[in-house]
Amino acid sequence: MAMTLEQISEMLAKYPVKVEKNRKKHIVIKDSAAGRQEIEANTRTIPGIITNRGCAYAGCKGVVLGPLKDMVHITHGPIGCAFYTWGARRNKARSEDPGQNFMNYCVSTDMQESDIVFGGEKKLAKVIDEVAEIFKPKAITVSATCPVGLIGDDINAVAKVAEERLGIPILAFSCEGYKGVSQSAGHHIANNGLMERVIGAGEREEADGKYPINILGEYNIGGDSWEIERILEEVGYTVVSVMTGDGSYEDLQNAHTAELNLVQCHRSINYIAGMLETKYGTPWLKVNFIGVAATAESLRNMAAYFDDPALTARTEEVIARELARVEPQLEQYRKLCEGKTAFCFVGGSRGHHYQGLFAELGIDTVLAGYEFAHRDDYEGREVIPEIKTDADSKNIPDLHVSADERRFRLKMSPERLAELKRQIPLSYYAGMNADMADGTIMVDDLNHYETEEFIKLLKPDIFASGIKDKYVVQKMGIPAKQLHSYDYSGPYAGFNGAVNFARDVSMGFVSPTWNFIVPPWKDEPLLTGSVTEEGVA
Ligand code: CFM
Repeated sequence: MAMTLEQISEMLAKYPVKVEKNRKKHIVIKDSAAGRQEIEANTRTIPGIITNRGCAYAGCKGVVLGPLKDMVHITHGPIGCAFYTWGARRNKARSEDPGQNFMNYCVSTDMQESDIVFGGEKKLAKVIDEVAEIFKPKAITVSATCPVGLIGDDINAVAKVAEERLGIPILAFSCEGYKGVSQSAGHHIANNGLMERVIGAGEREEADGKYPINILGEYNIGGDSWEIERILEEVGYTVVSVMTGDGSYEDLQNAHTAELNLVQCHRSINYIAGMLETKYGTPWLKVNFIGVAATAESLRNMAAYFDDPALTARTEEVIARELARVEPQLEQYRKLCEGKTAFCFVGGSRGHHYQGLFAELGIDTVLAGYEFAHRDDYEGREVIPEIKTDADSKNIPDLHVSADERRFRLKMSPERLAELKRQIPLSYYAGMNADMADGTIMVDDLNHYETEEFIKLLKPDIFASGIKDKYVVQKMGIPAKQLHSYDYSGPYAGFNGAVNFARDVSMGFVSPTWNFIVPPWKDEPLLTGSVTEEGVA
């Protein structure tokens, strides 16, 4: 059932006028006849609205740095911030040297009131020393939380002195939670730090194996990157580094030796992808390993880039073999999924990526959106020049990178590169909008109230959600497939992941649980109220 503009206006009319005006710009009904449809994104959530977003610290420490297994990541701040980024994201890691895999630890300065009053720098220096002594890691990161910025602790100075004292790199990140409007700001801060201090610090000039690549924006949630690496290695690629799922400081240092950078999650890491191209001349390819068709297409695009008949033949062989294996399994689940509808609302890239996998199972996405993506993730990278920088985005300095005199090398002639760009998404991302069907809805920073209203109107069969919104959705009688940490499941990427996903989604549909839940809209409300400009009436 499609939704009309009038219905959306009615829903927004419950807001105070200012809020209504604001939220209207974050909601678009796809209409391909309308040309490019602008959506407002990456702006502040209105105070008081229940959003699903996280903070800059979460994006820096929790998302980008946290999965690097051979570094110890210190949270300088109150213990709650550290706990919040400890393990819940399920970015898995294994190591040949278990002594250098610190993934299960949660290290924090555990700031107390007295540290807030008298300063926490001494405590931080002490924790860095303790970490170096106990774990003997190759490198350490320090991430700042809100109070650190508010009281003015100079974590950069503390890290610098400690680095000289201990002789290992200690990277400080000023990623105070309030540094941006969401975790997106933290991604950028982490990207800058890794580019400045880690990538290219290695001695190697060439990678060991054939077709060396980096996988950017893949965080090994539920084992996703292990499945992707399995496929790529079977085709014959050499994975130099993964940023940052099951990633390591060790590998990242030599990431400059790759011939191609793959970008899975555009939102969180396009900064590094761009900087690597400027510094080393390595183009990046937008890939998507979610869904069977998207995985096959990504493999074919990679083969087109390397343009080697043997690699192309091997690519087709692997695709054919994998399809023959997984298709019959998917077919049995398709029978349970066909004709259903989904909401696909995730952080900054999955809201787009999972639509293809839903479609392969016969499920139509009727509403999709991102918590914190930018306009380019909706509308395509061509809108980047027209995105206005506001006070919030100015908070994060752009790192100015130039070509590395020794290591910059064009990977092919400019003519061939231009031709390839016409065929495959090289250094380009088309965004979510291009893949949405007419009449479907895109919502940026979907909030609690709108979630309920959209569910009542569109009655989806499944909601691809986050951990914060899934319980409300389930209480409304709708199965929720949590697509951040996948709850307890995964991998969902690649060929094997598609089968796992189909199984889990099918289980959601056939579970008798939903029949025992009466959706609230079937009963009369017990209370009524309205919100006016002055507050609750
Ligand atoms: Fe990229 Fe991610 Fe995502 Fe993201 Fe995230 Fe995540 Fe996500 Mo949760 S890096 S933008 S900040 S794909 S943690 S692994 S699932 S919101 S859609």
